[in-house]
Amino acid sequence: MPESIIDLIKKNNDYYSGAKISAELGISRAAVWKKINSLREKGFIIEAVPSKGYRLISFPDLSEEYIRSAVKGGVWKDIFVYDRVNSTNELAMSLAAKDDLLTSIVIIADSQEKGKGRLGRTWISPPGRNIYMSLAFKPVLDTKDATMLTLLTAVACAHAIKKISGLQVRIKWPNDLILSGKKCGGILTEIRADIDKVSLAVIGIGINVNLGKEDFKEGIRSIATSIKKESGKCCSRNELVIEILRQVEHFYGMLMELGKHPLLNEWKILSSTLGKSVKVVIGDEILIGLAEDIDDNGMLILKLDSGLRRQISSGDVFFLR
Ligand code: BTX
Repeated sequence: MPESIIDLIKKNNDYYSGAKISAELGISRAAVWKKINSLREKGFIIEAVPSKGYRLISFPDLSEEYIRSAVKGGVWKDIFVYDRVNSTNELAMSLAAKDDLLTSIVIIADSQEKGKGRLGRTWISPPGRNIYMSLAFKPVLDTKDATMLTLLTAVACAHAIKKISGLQVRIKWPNDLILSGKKCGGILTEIRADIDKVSLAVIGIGINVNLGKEDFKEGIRSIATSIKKESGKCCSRNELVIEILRQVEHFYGMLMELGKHPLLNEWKILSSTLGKSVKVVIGDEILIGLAEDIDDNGMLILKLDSGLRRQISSGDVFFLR
């Protein structure tokens, strides 16, 4: 059952008559006209030809209506796209807490004033080019397994980027999405939890999509990249968001049904970290060794030069050679 005008006209390259839209959606012709105008105000270009009907010519690169229409029927119920927010994670956390969240909320923004990285760092979030998105939901998860949310999201993003752009992302433990050795995205998972169970998760995803060479700020120019920079082509933010939402749903389902191991295996296949000599910085502590494996809770197992092994729950990894 179509739920919106977008569902109808986006499928059809030809004209869709006002009468047909009105009959299929069960609304008056006047209501159809009003909805068409409201879509036009949001940047949709819709041609109207008397006696033929409406035809979708183009639509915004990041559109709430378009994304909603593509993922309806799945787990993502409330999807909101904003022009500018402080941080999608903060907004998602406050909305989810306030509304006593029943299903899920997806907050997407075109830009962020105070995009957050881990440990109080900043995520540079210019407008018009990238994806800044937070998924808030109540996972069925033990608190000790919360890291799985970051790992599953990294796997989901890697699959989505591959499908939409053809590029093969690697994952640097714990949360970096890497193309050609540089960071094209990051994941920030924040949870509310008691000693046993996670009660709320907000997974923040930042991806550099259509940043050109000249768009990278001085501070991150040498360490950051984008899908466009690597593929030479612009990529639809709508399609990438839609694919990420589908992939997160798929891998979360996999975690729930089959447990952690299939997901950990997927992560290991995509890892750029395992088997490498690395320096790990954990606050003031610096450890050097071989990134041997990740354990069942997603912790990095580092084999130190002394032969001892350390399990690491969070830190920054740098490759040594
Ligand atoms: P992180 O702490 O691993 O990475 C932050 C570091 O990455 C920064 O200190 C800087 O060196 C570098 N960096 C900053 N901006 C960019 C960028 N655009 N591209 C590449 N490198 C960059 C990673 O934290 C987690 C980032 C999550 C961002 C999302 S966006 C949606 C959601 N809302 C929010 O406030 N944060 C998350």
